[in-house]
Amino acid sequence: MSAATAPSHAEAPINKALTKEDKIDLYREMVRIREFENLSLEQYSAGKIGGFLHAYIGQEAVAVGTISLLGDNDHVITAYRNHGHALAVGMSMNECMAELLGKATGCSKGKGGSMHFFAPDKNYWGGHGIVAGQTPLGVGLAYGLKYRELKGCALCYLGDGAVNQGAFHESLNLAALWNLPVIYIIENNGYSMGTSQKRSSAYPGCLAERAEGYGIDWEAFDGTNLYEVRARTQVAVERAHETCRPAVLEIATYRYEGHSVADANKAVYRTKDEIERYKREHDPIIVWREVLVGEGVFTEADAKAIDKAIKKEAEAAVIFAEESPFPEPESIFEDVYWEVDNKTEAGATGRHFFND
Ligand SMILES: Cc1ncc(C[n+]2csc(CCOP(=O)(O)OP(=O)(O)O)c2C)c(N)n1
Ligand SMILES: [Mg+2]
Repeated sequence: MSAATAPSHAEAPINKALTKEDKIDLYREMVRIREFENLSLEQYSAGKIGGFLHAYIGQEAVAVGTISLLGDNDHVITAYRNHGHALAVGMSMNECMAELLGKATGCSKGKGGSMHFFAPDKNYWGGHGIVAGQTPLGVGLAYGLKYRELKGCALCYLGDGAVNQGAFHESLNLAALWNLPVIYIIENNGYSMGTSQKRSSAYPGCLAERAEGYGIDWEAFDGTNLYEVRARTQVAVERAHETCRPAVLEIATYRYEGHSVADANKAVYRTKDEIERYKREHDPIIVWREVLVGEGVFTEADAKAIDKAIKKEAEAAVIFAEESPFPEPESIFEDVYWEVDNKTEAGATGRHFFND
């Protein structure tokens, strides 16, 4: 049975509530990520991008499905494989592509690069290069929500390799101890750099099960079909909103590209057959397109027209980025400390915490 026809979560209230236009928008969002990433890789090969670049291709249903559930008081934070989440929260291709090319019009003014997309106005807190470094920050976002008595949650994404970092376990401890509305989403793509999950992690049945040691609710499920991702994530989001309870969700997914653009061993640690099988049986975009065609939401021809329009949007973003200026050299001193930029007394004296 293919993921498109498997007993579906289409009947879940959160999915029943989707209009035809909503469903097409979800398709559009996934294709936007795929196309943006394809062009990013091209720009990298052309030597226009410095540093690293970690493509999200293959994992689109996770970011799009989970973020589609969020409201005004919900927040998002993730690791370095962050382009998909950025587009899913509503950032433009222009500001993202410009950031990749190090331009002043980029979302981080060209000073963050691929791993550091940020949009505080969209409750999007990056983009972090230190493996699991975002997990204590996820606790902080959730703490802030509870402290201000806001009904919201923080979705904090991490990889299957990041679960072994101490910071993640310290975060789980505090999330459970203080009952904070943080939802950890382990995007399990099977590998951390060139190391498979089986070679790097000790676990009984799955990685999320470790949450049990902290008394935290957990779930493990497949990340191919948007209906499933939305229905099963919604349970945790609603619970966090109502009771602040944290959760750990492990979502099975797959990355088609190497760990990053600099993955010299990408053909060595996994077989071509494995990659081809995922593309054939688990591609989230193909599966969603089949679902929508099956439901009569749109036709194959409609889907192709959407694909074409998105290709144009991505190409225009490359032109925008190329034509944008690089940041002025002096701007390297800006955006380091908020206090300095805003000329506060603490910024002038350099004494932020200790006055004596
Ligand atoms: C603390 C720390 N250790 C090591 C690295 C190098 N590193 C970067 S990504 C990565 C693998 C992480 O894999 P995973 O958590 O599964 O995420 P994925 O890349 O699959 O999305 C490693 C070891 C790092 N950035 N930070
Ligand atoms: Mg991984």
